Amino acid sequence: MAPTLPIVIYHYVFSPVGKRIIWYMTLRNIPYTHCLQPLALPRPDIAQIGVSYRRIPVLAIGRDVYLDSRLIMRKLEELYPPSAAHPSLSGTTGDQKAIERLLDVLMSDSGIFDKAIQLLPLDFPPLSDPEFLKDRAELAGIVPGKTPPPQSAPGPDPKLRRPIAAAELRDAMEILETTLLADGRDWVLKTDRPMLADIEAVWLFEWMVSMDCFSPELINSNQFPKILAWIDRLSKLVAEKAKESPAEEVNGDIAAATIFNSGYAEEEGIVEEKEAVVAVQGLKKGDLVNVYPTDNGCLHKDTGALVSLNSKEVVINVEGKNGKIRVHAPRHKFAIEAV
Ligand SMILES: N[C@@H](CCC(=O)N[C@@H](CS)C(=O)NCC(=O)O)C(=O)O
Repeated sequence: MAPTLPIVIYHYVFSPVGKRIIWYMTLRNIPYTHCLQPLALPRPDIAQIGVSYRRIPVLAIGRDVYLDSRLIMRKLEELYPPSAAHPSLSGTTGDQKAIERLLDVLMSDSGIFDKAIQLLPLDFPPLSDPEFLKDRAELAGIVPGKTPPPQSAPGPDPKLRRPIAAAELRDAMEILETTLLADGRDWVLKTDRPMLADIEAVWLFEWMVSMDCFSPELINSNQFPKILAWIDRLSKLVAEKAKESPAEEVNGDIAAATIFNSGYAEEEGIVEEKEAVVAVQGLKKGDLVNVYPTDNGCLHKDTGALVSLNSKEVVINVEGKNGKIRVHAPRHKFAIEAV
């Protein structure tokens, strides 16, 4: 049975990773409210629920707060099992599930999101805003006067960054155009409707198209006709579906009240002693730990009492101004350190 607890997603409209989750919830009829955030820090709405993590999206189901879209997706899959109200989007065969997972790895872990960001046009307005640039330097872990200046790594001339990034993106798009979509199918798994595999594959490319500022040389219908037609099909379908039950937008105070007036979505788990990160630090339930991402946004550590830890996630109890929440982070690309 799906929980009846309210879902709040913190995101901003230009966040492709946020859209990954929004599209999934839309296609599965999972009701949510959204609390829109600014493009850069500060984000007092998120701070007021007691979360220090700085990336977007963050999703709360009742008082359980989930960081990182991959964990969010996995939790929505677990907590909202297929039903008539929430039709499944997951592949059913082993091969389909493998494709879903591999597309997630390709889009999230291959670094092509960063490459796409490097390819934003130089006249893209935020790139000439010193405050925005300072914020994104902080995301990369650079704070003047606080962190040591980054070592200049040996590498290609900076003017080659864009052509190198473009080649990486082209490679990823070629995978879709020349393999999964090559036979003219409508959806990645050759199903009669879009599935999770489509969502896992589409979010970054859809963002590039919808931003309408990337060079047409990067993504155009001569080079990638099947990808562009598929993005168009999927975005129209999601837009139609979203109109059926539009999500309500709430402000930070209402979002916080919604969370703190709810119960927990999940039972407390255990701290698995055999996990190396537990054994090495001698961690026990209740110990105070810091949890933070290791790839970027690393300066934002969430501190709380350890609730559970297994091979997939760590959960801590965090005391917000208005009460307690449980913060869940994935193990992938996150550190857990005793305080
Ligand atoms: N691995 C993270 C990546 C999230 C991510 O990079 N989100 C971008 C927005 S799309 C972000 O947070 N950028 C910095 C910021 O907005 O503070 C996830 O899957 O959730």
